[in-house]
Amino acid sequence: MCQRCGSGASGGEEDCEPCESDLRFVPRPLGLTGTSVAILDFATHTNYTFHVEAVNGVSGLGGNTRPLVNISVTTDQTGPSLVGVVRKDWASDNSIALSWTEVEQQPNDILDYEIKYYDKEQEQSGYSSTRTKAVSVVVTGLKPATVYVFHVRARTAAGFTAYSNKFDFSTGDEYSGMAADQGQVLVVVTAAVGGFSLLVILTLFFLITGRCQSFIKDKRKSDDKRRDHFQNVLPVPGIKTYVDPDTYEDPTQAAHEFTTEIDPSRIRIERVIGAGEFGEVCSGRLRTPGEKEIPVTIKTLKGGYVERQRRDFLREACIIGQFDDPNIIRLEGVVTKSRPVMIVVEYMENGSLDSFLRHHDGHFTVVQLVGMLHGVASGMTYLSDMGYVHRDLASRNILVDEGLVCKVSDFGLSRVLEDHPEPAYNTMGVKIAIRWTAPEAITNRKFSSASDVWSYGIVMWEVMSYGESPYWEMSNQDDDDDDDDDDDVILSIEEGYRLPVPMGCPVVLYYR
Ligand code: ACK
Repeated sequence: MCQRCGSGASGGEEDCEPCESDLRFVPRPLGLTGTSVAILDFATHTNYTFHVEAVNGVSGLGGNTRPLVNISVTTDQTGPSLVGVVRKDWASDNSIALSWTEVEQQPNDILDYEIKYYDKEQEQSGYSSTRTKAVSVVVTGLKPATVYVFHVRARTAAGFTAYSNKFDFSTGDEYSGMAADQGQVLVVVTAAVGGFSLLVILTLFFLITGRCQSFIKDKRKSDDKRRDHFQNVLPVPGIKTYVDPDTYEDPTQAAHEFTTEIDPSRIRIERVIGAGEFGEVCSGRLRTPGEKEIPVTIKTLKGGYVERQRRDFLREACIIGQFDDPNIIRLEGVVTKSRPVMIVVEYMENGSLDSFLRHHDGHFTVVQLVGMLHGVASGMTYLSDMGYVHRDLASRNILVDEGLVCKVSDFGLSRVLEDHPEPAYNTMGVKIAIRWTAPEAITNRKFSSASDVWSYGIVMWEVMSYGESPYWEMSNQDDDDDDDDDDDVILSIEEGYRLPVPMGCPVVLYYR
């Protein structure tokens, strides 16, 4: 149980209110069987008191005093809510568009906003949240004719500020007709603009294939299709947010929460297909609970590891295990209770995108190449909607299946980079991929979905040039033998140099 108490001097009981619904408890606030819980989303400058109680079958039948242990914490950091009045701009039967004003003059250091919302009638069944960089948002996946409670808070470099007041807004009913329809179109457009240039790519796809006319004629049909696609990208209701597995003190608990333990007798390793950072990468078969055999890739943790390596290895599984998207590599499960420790993911027949393209130089149509890029954009949109920043997007980290579907993979790097004081240099033997990384991320470690978009631009260039190395043999500032600044990637980018249009790339895909 949680109580949030006023910071006033009186600090009496009367100042306190329950706060379970304002915080995120991982795995949950009640019914825990373990002896730890991670609590997130604190407001700043607030006193919280947590009451912890062990219960069994006869709890409540004995004396009057409940054996509670109390823990009080006061949060620090940035000031009160920066969000003033939240307005409803429009609503359809399953979406509501909101916008808000800041209380003070717009501070430059707001990174983004988090919008928390729940069905007013069913507060106890939990809440959803979504994020935006703008002072407006379209919340989708809502139930018709239902009142939702919304509150918004800002995130600055120092953390989250307090939430705004709560605002109640209702969705329309199923008969809202035109308004609802326009709402849906707006939802799609807003998502596409705010997302990962997905719609731009789709539009280019239609332009390239000369289908613009029929696209306009079939507007209604295609709106429906895009609506379907949109709903695939955003789980209903709202968007689940990513939880950093490092917020768990006990990595085993995180693995328990986000992954499924596989009995090793269900795994058959067939051959080694490569070397990973922690051990061999193998292909093989997994017998599913339905006794079907599916092809899988098995990443192993080599023997003689220290606890830190085991944690870093399993961290990737805890990240992938939170995702569920057709363009993100799917986790089948992990083996942690026996040796070797393994991570089992779906098998991607064509391996990584960079080597696949190099082996098939010139073999694909522009439409096929754009189709691959569309898949990557769609996967990255999903990740940014979840609040996850990849930090190492490059075609070597995209896998391709037999149907040319591209899936984002390699989720191991983000924390490693964050911990390191000198971003341009290597950590654990890995160099930051200077050529794929946005300038602000190289110089100020400002990794964000925007810096992932920069990397996406480099991936577009790689794909359209069939796996050519970006900036060819130009040097990195950190190369020891480098004393020719004219030929340096970072300096050249700072001076405005950009990769030139790849051979055969339609000009609609290349904008300077
Ligand atoms: O370029 P590749 O063929 O694709 O060689 C590397 C190698 O393992 C070491 O990482 C391949 N690989 C990694 N994950 C998968 C997967 N899920 N399916 C198929 N191949 C994979 C990667």
